[in-house]
Amino acid sequence: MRAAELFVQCLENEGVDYIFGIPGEENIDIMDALLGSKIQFITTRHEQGAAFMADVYGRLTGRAGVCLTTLGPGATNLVTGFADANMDHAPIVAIAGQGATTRMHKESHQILDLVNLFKPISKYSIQIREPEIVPEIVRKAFKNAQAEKPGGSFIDFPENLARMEVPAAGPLKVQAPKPPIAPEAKLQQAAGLISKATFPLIMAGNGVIRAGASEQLTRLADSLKLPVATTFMAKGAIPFAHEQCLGTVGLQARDYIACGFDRADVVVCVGYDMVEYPPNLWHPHKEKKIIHVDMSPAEVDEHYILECGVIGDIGASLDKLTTLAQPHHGQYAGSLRQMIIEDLRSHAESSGFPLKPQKIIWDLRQVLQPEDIVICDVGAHKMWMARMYQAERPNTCIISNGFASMGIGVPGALAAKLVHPEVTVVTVTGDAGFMMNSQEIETALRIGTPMVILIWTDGEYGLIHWHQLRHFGRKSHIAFNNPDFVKYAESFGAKAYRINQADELVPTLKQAIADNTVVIIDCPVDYSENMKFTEKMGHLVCPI
Ligand SMILES: Cc1ncc(C[n+]2csc(CCOP(=O)(O)OP(=O)(O)O)c2C)c(N)n1
Ligand SMILES: [Mg+2]
Repeated sequence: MRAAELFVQCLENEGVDYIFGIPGEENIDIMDALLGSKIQFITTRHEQGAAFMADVYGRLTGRAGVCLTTLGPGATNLVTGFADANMDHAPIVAIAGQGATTRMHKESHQILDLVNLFKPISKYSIQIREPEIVPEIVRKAFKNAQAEKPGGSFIDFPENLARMEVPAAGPLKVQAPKPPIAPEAKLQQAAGLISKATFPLIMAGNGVIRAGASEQLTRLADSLKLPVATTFMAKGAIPFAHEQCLGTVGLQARDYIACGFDRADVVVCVGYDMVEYPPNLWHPHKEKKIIHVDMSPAEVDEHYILECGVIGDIGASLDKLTTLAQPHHGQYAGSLRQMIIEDLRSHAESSGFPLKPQKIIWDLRQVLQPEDIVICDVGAHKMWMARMYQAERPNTCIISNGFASMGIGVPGALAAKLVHPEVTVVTVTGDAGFMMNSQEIETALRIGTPMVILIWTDGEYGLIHWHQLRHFGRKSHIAFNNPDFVKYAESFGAKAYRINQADELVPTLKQAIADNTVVIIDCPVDYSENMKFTEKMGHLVCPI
């Protein structure tokens, strides 16, 4: 057997069902070995698209998404999507072909030190140097990528090694560590702090969703009457409809939910990744008692000094706290929740054109079912979606908020549809982020993954415009021209619609879903709302 064949066997053994990527000269042995495999290879149109597909696949399944490229430029094209997965704690395994070990020591066509290139953006980066270590390397790459906190593994596979014969050997047994249970004394201490708090608040992060602990979180909030705010990446960790849900936190600007943080004396951070919402933003005066409930010890930050760390299986810790802590009366957050709900509704009937961000989100929510999935790209639209889109279930509103790279929307939607073919998948994207990976429309049409691509069109890098206005009161180099999105979509064989007035959006979304193919909706957006929001929040009077 050739090492490439053993490698593919090892991937099968890890349960890999898809590999996203582009064939190249130096990975032809793997490509050939895949012909006899049950793994489906999804040929993409850019390696960045492949990496984002693996990223969202990993995020939705908890199993590493896999992408494959050639050496040099193929591998460097992977970097952004791979780094996005790594920083968002989505498990991903990237494999690059490499030049032969006989030419690696000298200047040679397309050769680059890929292991070192991927080191700072991965948990594990390695070159295969002997064919018989393939099983150990593959096992270690998946184990590292999938273990909490998940992230990236990179494997560099020199072409001459891929071609070598290996003695009969098989893949290694797949094992995953079982998280330990948090110590009783820590649980008791945390429960005491929660019981004695005057204004306790839970901040749930993506770790809750990764641990599959959404039900336990909701039960805890329900039984103890504790209000819960979720980070962008934890949307749906508690249903928005739940009376203790205070929506989403993470804007740099103030928002209603900031009132909850201002008042809180005890903040229980569950599965919280600091990268999403740095502690200095919600804890500037360092006066609060912080309880850290997670699978791993807290990151060091001067604004995140713990009163109590509860390290262990998150679901089990939450269940324990539910039984150990005293319930609260649960009223103080009611007025805040009311204010947040009124804000969501405030533009439901808006007839303005271009459409207000709030109106687009309201209409989208009316059309989608609770289990349908929205993937956000990155920009002003993401900020609006994060604060206003109501998610009722975990992993139904996917936002990248660690590395936060533009361009995830279209490839991410393709991966989401592969994982959940039974639900509608919509990508909400800016006109700039859309163009960064719009080539993957062809991939989606070819492999048959329907999606609705809702483009918020403003002809600008809208989020940057917003920042510039906040800081300097004027804009600098943020405008561009768009192609005709309808003709562009049609040239791929996709369907497309343009919104010309506010009341067209709901029927168009319904039609686009019914079309059951790749559909683009070009929806002009009124971003004058951005600064109106900033000004309104500058004068925010807290209801609690
Ligand atoms: C790959 C990448 N490049 C640049 C940025 C910085 N950035 C963040 S949002 C943004 C503008 C996004 O514009 P668009 O996609 O049109 O969305 P809008 O803000 O207009 O809603 C930029 C340039 C980024 N996050 N990722
Ligand atoms: Mg834009």
